[in-house]
Amino acid sequence: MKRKAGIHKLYQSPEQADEKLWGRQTIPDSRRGFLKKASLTAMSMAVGGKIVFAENMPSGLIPAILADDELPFEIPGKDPGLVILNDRPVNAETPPHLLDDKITPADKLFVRNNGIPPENIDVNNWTLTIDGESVANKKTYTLADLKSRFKNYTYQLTLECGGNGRSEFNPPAKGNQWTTGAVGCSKWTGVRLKDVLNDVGIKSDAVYIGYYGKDTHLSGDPEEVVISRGVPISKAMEDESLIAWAINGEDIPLMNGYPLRLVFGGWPASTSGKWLERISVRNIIHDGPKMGGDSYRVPCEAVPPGAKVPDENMCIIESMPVKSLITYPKTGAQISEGRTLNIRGHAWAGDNRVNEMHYSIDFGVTWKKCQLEAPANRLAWQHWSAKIDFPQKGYYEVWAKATDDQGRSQPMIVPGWNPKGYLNNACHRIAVMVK
Ligand SMILES: Nc1nc2c(c(=O)[nH]1)N[C@H]1C(S)=C(S)[C@@H](COP(=O)(O)O)O[C@H]1N2
Ligand SMILES: [Mo]
Repeated sequence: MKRKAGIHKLYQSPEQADEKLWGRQTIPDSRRGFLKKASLTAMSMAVGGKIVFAENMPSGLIPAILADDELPFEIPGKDPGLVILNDRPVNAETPPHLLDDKITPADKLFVRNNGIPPENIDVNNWTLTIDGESVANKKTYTLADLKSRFKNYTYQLTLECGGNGRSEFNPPAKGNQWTTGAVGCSKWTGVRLKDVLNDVGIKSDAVYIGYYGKDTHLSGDPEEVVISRGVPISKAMEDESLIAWAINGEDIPLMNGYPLRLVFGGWPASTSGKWLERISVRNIIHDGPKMGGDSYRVPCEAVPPGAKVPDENMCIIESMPVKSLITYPKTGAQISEGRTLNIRGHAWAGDNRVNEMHYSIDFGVTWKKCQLEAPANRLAWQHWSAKIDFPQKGYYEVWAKATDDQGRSQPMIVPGWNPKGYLNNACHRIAVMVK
């Protein structure tokens, strides 16, 4: 697993590293203490051979060979090819070539944590409470209640962090420097949020729902809420808005919200609350942490880069913009002169559908049409492919551009600057060398 700066420091104290990275009990004992003497076998594997004088090694010593850039670092349940952006809280994105599957495998779905995931989860006693001003009587369900009392549904849903692409903004925006990999489209199974809300009974003044999860704040204060966002009641009542307990037919990985989460396809993934334990039905726009200020809000009208935007001119992000990824080949691909290159990827457009997909090999002067498939269901990404012939040897860039059913296309360069660097839907491009 690749990582960026920041993690090495933790290994100065392996016990602390374990604790910081995983929380006290979130990984089985057998996988803890990677650098303790007890896990000599693991260490030998990591250094690439038997450590001859291992019995002399001080406990907690970091083998010198590991003390450089490519430290092994594992997120339980995640593909080692994910790129770590931050270790506390854990944030990791997926390189485009690892998103090539039509249905994103659970181990390849990005991780965006704002706090520390819960520990010692007891699924048999996990409950979900629906409360708030706009319910007459609050109601609590066990996981078993949810599974048995409501019809189960499965949808493939696109989840993309609102800050995906942030790294390209100038002036730069603070926060995780996501490139292209905070997106995925897996198959989620659960119950419809609307079925549960109807079972509780919501009042006519309901305008919004807000979630609460069981993760804890980095401050360590158990009372401090990490993040509590939500969606307008209209989005909550859509068929595809799920309270989910499974991804691709299996338990959700701990880092992605085990054992229960919300999934709102097409909206900033920050609305899809993980480790879900409470939903509040509100008679006002939900006002939980990260609903106001610059969080998940952008200037309602375009502003010059770096501008200070008054609070009343900031609007909450709803449906995400049209976007696409080239998932094959990997950037830097080489091909012999005269050969045809097959390229492919996915495209998505928030609540909308993608209508057309184009590619360019001449920096956007001309565009050719790609084959585009229909989505598996509403709010799922769509697969596209094309065959490219290159006119002569040399360096090329392949650019991909999606257009939605409203006629809106991806820009070639980073669009509207905003304080927190959201909604960068600029064209994805890869390098190709024809030899
Ligand atoms: N409880 C809780 N829910 C959360 C978060 C969080 O930190 N805590 N992060 C949100 C954000 S900002 C994103 S982008 C998605 C990421 O989901 P994933 O980690 O499963 O990819 O979860 C959202 N739900
Ligand atoms: Mo996010």
